[in-house]
Formats: sequence, C-alpha cells, structure tokens
Amino acid sequence: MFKSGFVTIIGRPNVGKSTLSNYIMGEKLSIVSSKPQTTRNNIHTILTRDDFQVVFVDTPGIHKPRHKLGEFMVKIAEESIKEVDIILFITTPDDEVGRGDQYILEQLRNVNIPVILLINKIDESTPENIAKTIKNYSEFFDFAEVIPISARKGKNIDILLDVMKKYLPEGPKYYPDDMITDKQERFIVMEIIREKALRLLEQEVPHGIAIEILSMKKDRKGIYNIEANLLCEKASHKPIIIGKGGSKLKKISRYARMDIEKFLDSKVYLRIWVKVKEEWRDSPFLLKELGYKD
Ligand SMILES: Nc1nc2c(ncn2[C@@H]2O[C@H](COP(=O)(O)OP(=O)(O)OP(=O)(O)O)[C@@H](O)[C@H]2O)c(=O)[nH]1
Ligand SMILES: [Mg+2]
Repeated sequence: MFKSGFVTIIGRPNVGKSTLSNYIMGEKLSIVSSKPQTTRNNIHTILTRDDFQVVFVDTPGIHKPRHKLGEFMVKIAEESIKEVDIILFITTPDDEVGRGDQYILEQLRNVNIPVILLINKIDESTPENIAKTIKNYSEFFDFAEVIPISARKGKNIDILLDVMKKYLPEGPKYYPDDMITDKQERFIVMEIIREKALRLLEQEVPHGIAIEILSMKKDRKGIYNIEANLLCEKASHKPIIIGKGGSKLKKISRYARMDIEKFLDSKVYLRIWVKVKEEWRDSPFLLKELGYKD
C-alpha cells in the first residue's frame, strides 16, 4: 500500500524548522541562520521513498508581527495547518510552555489532525530537562506522539520518519520521483544571498533586507551570470551593508556565490547592488513585488 500526504513543520522562530526540513531532504533547500524570522515563505519539499511520499511544508516562525511582512509570514504559517495530514510542532527544551508556544498550541486544539511534538536541540540539553519539557507540554496539549530530536545532528530523525509514516493516509504519488521542491532555482538563489546577508550583518539591518534577482542567465560556456539587488529599509543601513571599501558586500557576494555554485553545480558570476527602499516591509505593493504574497 502506497502512502502519501502533506506534513507541516510549525513553531516559534529559531527552533530549527528549516534545519529539520534540510536534514530530512539531505539537501539544503531552506536557509538557516541563528537569527529569528529567517524563513519568510512556505517552502514545500518532497521526500519520495519506495512506499511513501511526503510533502513537507517549512513555514516561517509564528510570532507577534510588527509590520506587514510579519503579518504575511504568520498568516501563511498558520494557514498551512489547514491543508495537511500531520502537524509537526517543534519546540526546544524549556522549563515551561512559553507564551509563544501556548498561542500556537491554542490554535491547534480544535483541528482534527495528529500533532507530533518534536523537542529539538537535545544535543544542547540534559535528560532531566528534556523529561521536564515532555511532561509540561504533554500536560498542556494532547499530542499524538512526542519525539526528542536534534535536527542539526540528525538524532532520532529515522524514528520521526517511521512514526510519521504510521499516520500518513493511503494515497497516490503526487509528484515525480526526481522533484524535490516546488520552488524555482531563482527563489533558492535569492534565499542563498539573503542567508549570507542575515549571517554577516547585525542588529536590525538583516531583517530589513530583501533580494531581487534582476537576471539569471547561463552563457555559452555554461557559466551563470546573476545580477541582484539587495534592498534595505533605511539609507543609514546602506554603508553598513557595503562596509569599509566594499568589504562587507564582497564577503556576502563571495559566500553566496560559493553556495550558489554548489546548488547549481556550475560556475557563477554574481553581482549585487545595494538599494534603499524605505519601509518596504510595510508596503503592500513592494511586498507583492518581492514575492511575499499568497
Ligand atoms: N544545537 C542545535 N542547534 C540547532 C538545531 N537545529 C537547529 N539549530 C540551530 O538553530 C538556529 C535556527 O535554526 P533554523 O532552522 O533557521 O530555525 P527555524 O525554526 O527555521 O527559524 P525561522 O525560520 O526563523 O522560524 C540555527 O542556528 C541552527 O543551526 C539542533 O538540533 N541543535
Ligand atoms: Mg526557518
């Protein structure tokens, strides 16, 4: 019997949703950073095995939004629970069920879908703390299963896949074997550049960044020529992003190029221009232009 279905990965920002999605896929399709609110779109990835196919939805972390971009992110994350067969709710070891998690779990109370609790980052915790977390969360919500994992180290992910398979309904193969995501190459290239900016910049600067791919063409020698705008929110951010003598921007470009070459399996020329678009995170028009739309 072939099984298939949709599985959403939800939780607060920074708990490791994208790291888990990447580990399961064995490929980096979602960007990861130590800063919260890294993921901004729902990213579908497709895992196909002999006897099942799962479409995972990596979602933006659910948080209290402070601008229209945040509202968009939370909305699409919350909507993901309506269209799936299994919900993977991720959290990290903690003394109590925090407000953020309480808010998310309240919304899951009335859905008729199995919710699996994943306690991530156990590599940084103790057995006592993990046990306490399991107890507190299980008292707060009726989970179908509880699995402590480390997405970074790949711990207990095999168990997670086995458990998940149990809850998958019988169904067809929705996508061809070789399809691993619904996202275009262009989207992933844009995200790789944004990831490097997120990692190399500090404070509020990286959260106000968006990437616009202006062109992406393969020339006759098989080299990709990519041109992109790096948008920032404030004029004062521009010199920070460019850095002394252009050093910061060069670093962002260099790291991005290396990852894009790996992803496209090809040599890449990458040019990035920094542009200011005042308060784009609150402009419905710009949000739509940059791909943050339903
Ligand atoms: N120690 C440890 N760190 C982890 C683990 N999983 C993820 N991380 C780290 O946690 C940080 C956040 O990881 P992400 O995968 O970007 O988290 P996310 O939930 O997708 O975050 P948003 O997209 O912002 O909602 C990164 O620095 C990861 O390397 C883990 O199992 N153990
Ligand atoms: Mg993420």
